[in-house]
Amino acid sequence: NTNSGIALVDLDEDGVDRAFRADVLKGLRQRQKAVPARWFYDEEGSRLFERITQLDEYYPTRAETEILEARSDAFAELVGPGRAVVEFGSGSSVKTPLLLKAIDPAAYVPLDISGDFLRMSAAALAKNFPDLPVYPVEADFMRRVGLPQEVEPLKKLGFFPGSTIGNMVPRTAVDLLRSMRATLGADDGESPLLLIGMDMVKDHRVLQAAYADAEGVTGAFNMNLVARINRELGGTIPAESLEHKAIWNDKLARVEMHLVATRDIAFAVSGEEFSMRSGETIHTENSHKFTRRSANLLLLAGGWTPVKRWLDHEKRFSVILARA
Ligand code: AVI
Repeated sequence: NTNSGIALVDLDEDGVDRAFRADVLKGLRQRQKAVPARWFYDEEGSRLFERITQLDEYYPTRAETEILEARSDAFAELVGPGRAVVEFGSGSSVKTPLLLKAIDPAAYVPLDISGDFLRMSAAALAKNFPDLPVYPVEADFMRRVGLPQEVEPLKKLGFFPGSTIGNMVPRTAVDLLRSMRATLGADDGESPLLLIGMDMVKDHRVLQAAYADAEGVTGAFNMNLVARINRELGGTIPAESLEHKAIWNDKLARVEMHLVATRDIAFAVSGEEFSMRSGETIHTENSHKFTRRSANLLLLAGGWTPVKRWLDHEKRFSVILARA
């Protein structure tokens, strides 16, 4: 196993997450300041993201849920019963049960880097599926993960909903898709399947609104990163002089979230000093959007052959079944 006995969060003597500090300092030293989006998800960030998924403007969660509900017969037919469903990420209380109900699996293996989320969602699931063996694995799925012995003899279906793949630049996305192949046993002669959600390119105004909602929840989600840096890394970033901005980058087919300085500012993080000119930004997230061809190409580059694709009724979001 690549995942046994490894401490996933490495804290220093002051209880500071070393990886968080290293990522933030490295990102703030760059000419285009940037902080990786994975650091959004502390407790408050996860709560805010949950609220985002319920916003009128944020269509991806509703659209994907619609597909999972409407296409259960097709999944059942193409995937067949008796597989181990390996979910990359700890699972949503809505989407995961829809898939499990549709395909009659023999086991469910949620993988997540956060043991707390993992245990919470595994416990919730066990209630609704009392006869389904659940094997939670605390692991970083960006690398190959060793699966529990009990599921080794079973055929696997990887599940990666939410278009989380879109939060990675293509190079990282390809690495992840290849790690998934390895985790699911493709390199050992198995023929796993992957069911993956990928958000589509569409009218830029629709995209922009989804990431800059009227109520300001996405803005609060973005700003929470500043609060987290100030709290956990002894930062002095003047939050009142930063503004949330979401832009569509057409060349790279992605929505970008930034924090824009509304005046010249200077601040410190972990004792190191930084400054920003008015209008300068910290780039906090990419959310790549796909066309049919770009989605297929990404999957192929990651070692997966697309088998079938489904869209919601407004053709905003896609769920793709691929084989290794
Ligand atoms: C988790 N991820 C797929 C979301 C997205 O749409 O890229 C994160 C998010 N950021 C702002 N709103 C939602």
